[in-house]
Amino acid sequence: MRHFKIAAIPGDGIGQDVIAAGVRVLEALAKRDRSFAVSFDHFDWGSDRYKAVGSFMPEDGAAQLQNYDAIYFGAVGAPDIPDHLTLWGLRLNICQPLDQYANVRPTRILPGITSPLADVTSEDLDWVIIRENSEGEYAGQGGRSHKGQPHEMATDVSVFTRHGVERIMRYAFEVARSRPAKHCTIVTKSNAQRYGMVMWDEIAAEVARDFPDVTIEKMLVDAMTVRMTMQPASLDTIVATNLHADILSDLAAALSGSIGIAPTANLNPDRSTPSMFEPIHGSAFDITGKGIANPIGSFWSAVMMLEHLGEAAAAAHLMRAIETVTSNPMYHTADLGGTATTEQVTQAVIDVIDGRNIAEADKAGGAHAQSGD
Ligand code: GGG
Repeated sequence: MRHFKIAAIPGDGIGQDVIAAGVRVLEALAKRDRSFAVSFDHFDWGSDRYKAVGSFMPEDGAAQLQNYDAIYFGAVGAPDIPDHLTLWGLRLNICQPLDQYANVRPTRILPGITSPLADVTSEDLDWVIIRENSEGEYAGQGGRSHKGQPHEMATDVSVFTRHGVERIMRYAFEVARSRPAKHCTIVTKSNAQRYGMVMWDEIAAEVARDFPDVTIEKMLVDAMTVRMTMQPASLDTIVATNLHADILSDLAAALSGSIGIAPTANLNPDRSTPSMFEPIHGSAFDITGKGIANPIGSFWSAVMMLEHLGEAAAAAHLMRAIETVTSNPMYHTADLGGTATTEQVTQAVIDVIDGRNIAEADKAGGAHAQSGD
């Protein structure tokens, strides 16, 4: 039996709640399936550490993570720390040194969940967004000078390299090839950005020649927002730059029902470093400490982690349990219009994993009744 060592980094806000929930679910799954074993080391990296010692994670943090099979991450962001410090201090400080260059964001309307788009069903909206995760607008190039003076200036320079663009296109087309539609939309803005984005388009066309079985199309990012809302069924695999995909994937999550259910994988496809799995949502300090965060995004991220680790059967088992629970509106948290707590959703997923009938438990006024928590 394979034993996976996972680094758990809950980070800030509701990251604490949803990672604790995900750890319980993964432990329950390992106990039930007996096909793999899992153990967790917990890291207190995040904004509280920054306030205490001046850094979000230790200087050798990325090197420490090399000792793990995968990283299970919550969220980063605090109301009293500027967002650029939290993002660069923790999330990007892990993704970039570990070269997790492919950020994979599947979007589907799960059973029991309704899209805000009229008449759009789960058949119409089934996408995978591939976010370039190592360079582009997040390359970290730029600067600020003459602070406070009339001629103060600031730059953020997008960096596109042939190496970076080629590998993300290849990765995206492989994903597209593995899906029934074999269709990939390349998001661009090469009308306005006439260097980096033009090279992005050119390299996409070059790499596409190696994928004659995949239908490729190009779409400007502004037009893409319209396409996603008006013709969702016409899309399948989508590849976009770091910033464009960040924005489009929030839209995608909202169109599929809630950002609370959306998962993501920060992959190092070469497997030379551990990959990192996290819900798309941030720390959500408006609901921190209330026990009402939706843990489904972190559970679905755990599915992606198991798939990456080669545990396809366990991943499928967890996904079925998630879908059984989302099918029942009694287990919808506030973001989905319900009243369930994080604890109730978590316990329901564990019950389904263990083969218990949650509908029966509810009728009996058992573990899941609102009053029980
Ligand atoms: N779990 C995702 C998370 O914590 N995201 C924080 C954030 O600010 N993300 C922005 C970005 O990655 O561009």
